[in-house]
Amino acid sequence: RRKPRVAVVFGGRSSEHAISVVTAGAVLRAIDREKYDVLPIGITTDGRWALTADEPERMAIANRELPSVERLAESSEGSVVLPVDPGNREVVYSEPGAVPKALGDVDVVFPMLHGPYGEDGTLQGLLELSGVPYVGAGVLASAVGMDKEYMKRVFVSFGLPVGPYEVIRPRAWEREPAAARQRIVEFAEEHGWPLFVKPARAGSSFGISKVEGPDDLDAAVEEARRHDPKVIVEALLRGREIECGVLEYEDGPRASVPAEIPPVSSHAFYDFEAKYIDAADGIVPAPLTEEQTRRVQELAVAAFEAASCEGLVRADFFLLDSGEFVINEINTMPGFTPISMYPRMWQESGVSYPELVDRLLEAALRRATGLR
Ligand code: G1L
Repeated sequence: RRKPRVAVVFGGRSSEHAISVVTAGAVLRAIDREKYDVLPIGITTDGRWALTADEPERMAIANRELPSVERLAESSEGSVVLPVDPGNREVVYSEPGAVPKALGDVDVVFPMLHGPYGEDGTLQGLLELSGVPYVGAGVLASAVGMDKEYMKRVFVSFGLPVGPYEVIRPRAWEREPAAARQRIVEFAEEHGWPLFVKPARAGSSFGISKVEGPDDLDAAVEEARRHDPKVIVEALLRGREIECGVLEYEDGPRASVPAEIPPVSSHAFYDFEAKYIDAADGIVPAPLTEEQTRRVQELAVAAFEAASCEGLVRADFFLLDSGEFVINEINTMPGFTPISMYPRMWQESGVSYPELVDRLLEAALRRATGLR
């Protein structure tokens, strides 16, 4: 084959299906067709894989309608059966949830699936088993990035500054709820109310509550447990929200100029819509001193290394009133439309969107498959 074949895998059984389609459309547009052959692989909301038409212009929001893999594939022309035979133009889907053998015939995968089975390391494990290189975090970094408890434990073990937190494990809440409640109340007495109660493993901001006092704790824990039986409780950190992008170059990871997310009043916190679709009124570059910029960039690269990330990561921080940075979380699959924060931070650093996509593909192709 002349050119490496890139499979862009998008859509999926997630509430963020449409965001994934829109983002994949932007990536498809940005991939250099002189350099790569492209295979757009859509997953329907009910889990069927289909080779869809290579028509990025149909993957945008048009007359207030969200795009979907179903609608893309419906148009017949260009949507074909899997296992992939690029010559076959017949519209057939795989069985729901089935793994297409077609993945064996691509040189690199650009995974663009949100949430469970997309960014938690399971799809990455499937790709490892298939022996296909892929863009972005491997199995371990993906799983670490998905679990707020282990993310903090990894950061702490690498000497990165993290905020105070407590974990409510499933058995603790089910067998000794009074003791768990007491432990959280004591935590609040030390660190102050409000607390944030969150599902420990979740791709988005669903199930998160701000808790102002002990009376609201149970409802918040129950709400978080609807998304994940493991719950994490965090203290409110007063300060500015600063983000930084990390991108893997030939000689190692480099940090972008940082951005600042202004405090929001309407949405309680920076919700997933703001994160993935909007330019999110982020300020790029963040108004920081040179020393602060250097420090947050150093921490962002250290977070990339601590979690053994690959390709890219977005690291999110609080800049406390004391002047210290605290790492809040990393995102191995950040919002990735051209107006999302991660691409904007790199744009401001002199790396265009197509160059970003190319660097990610190059980084993936440099890596041999197998143990990471
Ligand atoms: F592959 C990358 F580069 F690692 C990558 C993949 C997916 C970066 C960012 C994303 N983001 C998305 O797919 C999404 C924000 C549309 C959903 Cl997680």
